[in-house]
Amino acid sequence: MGVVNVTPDSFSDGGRHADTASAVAHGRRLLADGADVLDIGGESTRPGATRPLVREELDRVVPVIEALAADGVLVSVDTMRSEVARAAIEAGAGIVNDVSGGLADPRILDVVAASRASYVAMHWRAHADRMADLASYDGRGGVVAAVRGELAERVTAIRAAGIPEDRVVLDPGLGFAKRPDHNWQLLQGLDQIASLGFPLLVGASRKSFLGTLLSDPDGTPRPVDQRESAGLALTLLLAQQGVWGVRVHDVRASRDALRVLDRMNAPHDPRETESP
Ligand code: PMM
Repeated sequence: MGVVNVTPDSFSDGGRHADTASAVAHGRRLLADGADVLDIGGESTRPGATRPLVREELDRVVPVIEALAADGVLVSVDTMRSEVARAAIEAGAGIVNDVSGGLADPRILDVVAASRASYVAMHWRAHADRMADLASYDGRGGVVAAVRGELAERVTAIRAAGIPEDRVVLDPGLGFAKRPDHNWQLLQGLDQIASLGFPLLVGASRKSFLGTLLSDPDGTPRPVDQRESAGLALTLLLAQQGVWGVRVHDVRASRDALRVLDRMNAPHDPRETESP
């Protein structure tokens, strides 16, 4: 899943594709690089971000979705709002990627249920201005048990809204109300999240826990644009675990790494010729 943030302020690529034409061009580039899905978002979820108006979010994402869906691409809309999800589906989106798992605007579940779109429910506790305060997981089983339990509650709401289970994907929500160690514990315990019985999407690309891991000896975190190799390493490890998807910014490098993995798992091919 390639990321197209149509925002002035996303932490990873804010402002780079803020107008329709450059966002569409970026989406087409990710497609040429081998993306299976393009995830179009108009709201930054970086810690402390202020929310756009509904109108602003619609104006950012709808024209981009229309253009990319018309190319025949599977488009996902990254939104927490039912109004935006509805307009995005009408514009051709096939997936609603809701980082709040239906908590920010529960009507989004009814919108998805009334459509043929798939639904990604991410683990989330609060909007960006409050999430750092909620990054505590002191109960039995720590962060993995808490995220599993809270996602299970979302699944109950998703079922009650009438979304068919074969259209649901879950996401542990790395970086959302999580400190670095929480993210690593979730990655280590992903099989426990998978045991809920749904495909998993994981978004680790460029996130700050990778910057922390790769900090200089003096403690300076690795800048956002220099975390790609660490993200790639995770993409490979997650693919080996059989996750449904990885949400990434550098599609070309991710695709290359996955081709290596596929080739490693492929049978011997005596007809394969060497290129110089
Ligand atoms: N992360 C971001 C935005 N949307 N959606 C899902 N399903 N999972 C994620 O981890 C996720 C997301 C924030 O990252 P960005 O600023 O690079 O888009």
